Amino acid sequence: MSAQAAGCRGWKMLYGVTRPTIHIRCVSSTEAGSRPSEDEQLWETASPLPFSAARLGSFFQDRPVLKNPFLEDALLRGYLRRHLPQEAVFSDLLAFGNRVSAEVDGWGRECEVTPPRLVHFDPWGRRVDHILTSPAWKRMKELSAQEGLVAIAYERPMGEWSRVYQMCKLYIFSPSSGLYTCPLAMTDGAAKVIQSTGVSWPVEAAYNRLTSRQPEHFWTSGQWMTERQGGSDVGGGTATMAVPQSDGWYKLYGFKWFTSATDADMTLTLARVCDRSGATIPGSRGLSLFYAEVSRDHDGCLRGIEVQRLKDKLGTRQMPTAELLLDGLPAHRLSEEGRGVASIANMLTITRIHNSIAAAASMRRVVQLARDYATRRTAFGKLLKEHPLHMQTLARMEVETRGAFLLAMDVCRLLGREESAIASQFDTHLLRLLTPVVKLYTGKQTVAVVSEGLESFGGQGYMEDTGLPGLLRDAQVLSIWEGTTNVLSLDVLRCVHRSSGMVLHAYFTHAKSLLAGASSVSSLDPAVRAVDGALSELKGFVQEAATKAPGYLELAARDLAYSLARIYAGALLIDHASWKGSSPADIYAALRWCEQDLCIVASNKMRGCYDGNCPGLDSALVYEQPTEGKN
Ligand code: UCC
Repeated sequence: MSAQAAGCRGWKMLYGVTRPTIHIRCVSSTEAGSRPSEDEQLWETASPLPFSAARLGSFFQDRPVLKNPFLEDALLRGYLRRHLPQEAVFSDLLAFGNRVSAEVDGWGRECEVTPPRLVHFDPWGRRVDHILTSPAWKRMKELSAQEGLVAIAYERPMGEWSRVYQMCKLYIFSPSSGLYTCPLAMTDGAAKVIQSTGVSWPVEAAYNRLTSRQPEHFWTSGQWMTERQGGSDVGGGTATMAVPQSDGWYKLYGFKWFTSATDADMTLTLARVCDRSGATIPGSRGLSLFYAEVSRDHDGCLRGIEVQRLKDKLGTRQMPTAELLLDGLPAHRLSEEGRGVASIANMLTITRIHNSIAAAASMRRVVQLARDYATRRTAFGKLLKEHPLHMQTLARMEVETRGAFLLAMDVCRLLGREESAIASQFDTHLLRLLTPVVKLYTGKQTVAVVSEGLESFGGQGYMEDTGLPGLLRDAQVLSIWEGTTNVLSLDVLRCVHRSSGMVLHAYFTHAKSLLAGASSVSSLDPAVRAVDGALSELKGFVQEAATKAPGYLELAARDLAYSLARIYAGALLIDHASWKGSSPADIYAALRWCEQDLCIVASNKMRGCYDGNCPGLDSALVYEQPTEGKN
């Protein structure tokens, strides 16, 4: 009797069934490439033979499937049904959603696995600095033009709701875009700056290209702000000099440390105009805004630019980010001298809103994939979706995602009103305050939600070739670029101060008005009470803080910004849930959101977190030295 047959009989005796023995013994008894023995042939014809022919086993987990992200998103569709119930918008988003899931998502993956390369020299030694990008990255550019991903905002087919329409498209596109939303954000920002400074020669042609729907005509723009000294303190960190030329143009000399989507056709950048002696004005007051084209001379060399190297980044690897030496880059001054920061602020507003959309979209994408996966994955005898604890986790992610979506969309709504010249001063104040608040809050939350989302796939969420880790790596940048959480928290203080508190007045008034519709929906009462109470706490905090030294508010800035975001999102969720077309899930989401500490700044004030001794204690904690003599 062969060893296999003996093993099989033992198996039968143990379990009383006629299943064959495991194949590993068959494998070890047969050398690779040799003919199977008669016994083995017998086993192989018996079915099933786990781990036999393929030696991989017969179980394969179904992957999560990306379905049409528009059709799958109940809140997005509900929001549009309420505010923009246009057939043209629905059919466009439906078709675009199909395109994203069927085609574009694959391109995004291709961008990830085929990152850009820098070729410094041509075969004959000439310095060319070519940034080579994948075919998929180029297709993203064509698609962006065809779909009007920038153009919609400037054509304004939906009047004041055009920004919402545009951003809904970007929201569907973003997680599949291979980070092409980054150049689009800057392109949109550049078009906005040109529009605000005047669409005339020599930037009129550029404006037409940035807002074009024709792929062969469409341009993208860069936004080169960050130098070696840093990207937050722009006034202190910008050393690039602009040397006036006799024809009215300038030549720029400097070093830009982070330039994203560096394959752009043009850029906006900051520099200091120098006088005949080479002197410049320090600080923000010395900065002016410039327009420059990225072009090549007849030898194929970049005009006035050397690409030093591409950055080796945690995420956003699909997109080239480079260090650039500006060595006589021809540039046109767009702003008045010394008005660079104020002029580029329009671009920052736009890119920060794009950032918020990208953050909400990443959350939405990971929730969509996780909930699909929960219908395919079995553990402990049932599907993941049948495990209440798993569903609770996904529901919490869903609540965060809904809050982020409504926050981001509300900023788009306000931007649309401003651009359609129907914004009240009240709307303008609200837009100024909410732009940094929403950017910083969604940028932070997306990292937490996407990380939680990866965990819901178990070990597979940690595997690069599933495409899932890239979501987390790409989410991490959203709290960093376009102003870190702390820099934006300080921006909130700055706009409160500069408006003499008017931005807060607009905030309190509008948040309160959002609660009005809920009076007829009694199930929302706990949420309304929570938001109402948090608004009172916040008001009390602000009034008290105004009587303290400036350092007090600075220490509270981050918590203040978080409170503004959480309370406002709570009010938006309540408002949406009070709408007659809302669903029970909308009500549940509002209730759950409002259970958290909405006014964290008041809670931390009670704990003494901003007291005068705290900065010293914080420092002592961070820099505590090991005590000598103790083990
Ligand atoms: O470039 C980067 C990466 C590119 C990739 C982007 C892709 C995004 C894609 C997203 C989707 C996927 S990263 C670079 C990031 N750097 C920043 O974001 C800068 C962060 N730092 C700040 O925001 C600071 O607050 C500064 C630089 C604005 C502070 O500078 P100053 O000089 O101290 O500013 P001031 O004095 O407060 O303001 C100067 C003027 C004032 O106008 P006037 O003089 O008329 O009163 C301000 O009101 O600028 C105006 N201003 C603003 N206006 C300042 N900030 C703003 C604002 N946020 N909104 C409107």
